[in-house]
Amino acid sequence: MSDYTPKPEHKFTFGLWTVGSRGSDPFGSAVRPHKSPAELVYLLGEVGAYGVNFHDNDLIPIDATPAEAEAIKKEFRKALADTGLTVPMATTNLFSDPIFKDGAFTSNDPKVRAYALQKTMRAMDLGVEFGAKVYVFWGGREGTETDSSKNPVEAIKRMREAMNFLCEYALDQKYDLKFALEAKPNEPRGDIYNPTTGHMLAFIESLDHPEMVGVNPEVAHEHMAGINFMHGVAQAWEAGKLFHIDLNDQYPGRYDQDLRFGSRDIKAAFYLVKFLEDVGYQGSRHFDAHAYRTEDFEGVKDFARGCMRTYLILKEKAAQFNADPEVQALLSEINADDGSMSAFFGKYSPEKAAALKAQPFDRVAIGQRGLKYERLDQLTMDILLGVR
Ligand code: GLT
Ligand code: MN
Ligand code: MN
Repeated sequence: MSDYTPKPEHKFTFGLWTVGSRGSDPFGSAVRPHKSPAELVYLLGEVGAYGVNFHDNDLIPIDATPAEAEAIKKEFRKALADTGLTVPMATTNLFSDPIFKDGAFTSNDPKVRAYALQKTMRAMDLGVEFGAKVYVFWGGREGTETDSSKNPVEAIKRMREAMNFLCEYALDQKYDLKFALEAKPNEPRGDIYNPTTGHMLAFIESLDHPEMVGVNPEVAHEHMAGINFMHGVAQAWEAGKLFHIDLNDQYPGRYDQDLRFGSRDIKAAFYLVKFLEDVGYQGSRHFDAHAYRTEDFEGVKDFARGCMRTYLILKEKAAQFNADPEVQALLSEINADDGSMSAFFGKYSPEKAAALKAQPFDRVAIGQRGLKYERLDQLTMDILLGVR
């Protein structure tokens, strides 16, 4: 039995809004009392997290006076020093206040768009003050219920203009900050623009400073859309754009559940952890999830510990998979290459094209070969179920 104790090098982080979630939902009010940001930092310290992330208003309420803000920051700073927790990421709440009911950067109202920029610049200042190096943008209300209301092309243009403005602001302030855009297909809006990580990756390339901007994919959001999360993460990684990640779990076709990491689809979580560990992803493993509404704060700690423990168990399973001789033998067989086709790959040339057009293939024989993926998948299951 291995040691599944979280350590700083695992880079496990939680948002203030995750362990601080009071469990309210559209059908019921809060079931847990309010805890201050400093109290939540101590809770995270107790369970062994490495870092804490926040929205501007998780830390400083939107109507706080400057004196109140200073007092909160002082207490929060002390809690960070006492626990050794860091603040790797910060973000802006551009969705709770009624002013954002029709979006922030994509709102039809120029006053809302301008206020959203102002609020974000101030929130960036706050994040940087606490050492954040990644700045997340989740456009939860950047969408519509009725497409009679907004022009989607105009909305994308407005989003681009806002991102360009804020990149320049970060450069102007000499902030060491990268932006990570987080997609979600729907909820709280009927539909949200740039609904998947893939859409975000395409959008980023249209910005003035694409090198500053990457993605923050979230398990639940891609599963809501019914797509393979790990594939999206891999595409982001291959593009050099995996700046952050939101880990949780989700049943497809349901409301945004934000379940404890790995609690719904162990196999998908396994492939994800294996991917992150195999490629050497160095960023935060941020658990953007919350405890069941049935829990008190002891249950919240169980939830937080569970997220990290499952990650570490799956990390161990990934190492076992990589070291398993039978698995590796199958993988070598599947990926065998006798070099006979090498001359046809790589950069195009007219000679190559002509040679390839003349090459005979035994299509039927190649098509008849069994690939042994059933065997490989069952070995994976045996590893995951602990019988191997
Ligand atoms: C909100 C949302 C998350 C985002 C957070 C950052 S807030 O909880 O559901 O997916 O990552 O804005
Ligand atoms: Mn998220
Ligand atoms: Mn979510």
